Amino acid sequence: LKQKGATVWLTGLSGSGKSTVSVALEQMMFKKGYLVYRLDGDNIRFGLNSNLGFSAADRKENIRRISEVAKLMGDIGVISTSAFISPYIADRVVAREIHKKAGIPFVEVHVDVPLSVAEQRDPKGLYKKARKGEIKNFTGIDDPYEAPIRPEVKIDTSQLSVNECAKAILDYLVAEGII
Ligand code: GGZ
Repeated sequence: LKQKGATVWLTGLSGSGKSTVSVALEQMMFKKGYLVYRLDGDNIRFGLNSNLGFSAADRKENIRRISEVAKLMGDIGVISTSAFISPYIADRVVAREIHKKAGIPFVEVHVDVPLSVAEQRDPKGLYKKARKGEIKNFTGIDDPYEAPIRPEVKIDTSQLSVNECAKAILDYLVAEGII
């Protein structure tokens, strides 16, 4: 492989656009010839982490396992994107530490949209259910989201297009010599 491993870690509310932006970023990098792998709820929460729910302890374990997987991918030179709410600062610190120890660049991206925007999008109707109390511990409604204090990149999918957001991440990776 003519590339070094790295992890792009997208954090943000449900409906903030994490997965959508990571798909666009994956396509951009793929076109440039990079080997990229996308981690998101669809391939992690239904497989490796199918025994985990949304308690604080389960979210922590979710993030820890994902971090270890991303690290392994980084070890073999793959660039991974990881799109999980990852609402707790402490859990993201663990993710960063796992990468630091392994010498793999870790780029934290805050996909920062107002809760009102995410709630209005509500692609799966989950916010509506959470407001009605049909889902408990829903991030942003009755469960916390701890925003990053100094993320490497911050994007707002309600201000810029998906491609512009993905490009901002790509530009950062290039500027920092990560790719
Ligand atoms: C938050 C929940 C919850 C609760 C189910 N809170 O929009 P989605 O559907 O596709 O994204 C959300 C996803 C969050 O999983 P993560 O693995 O990213 O979460 S974490 O990083 O906090 O472990 C949402 C759905 O799962 N979902 N219940 N209570 N999101």
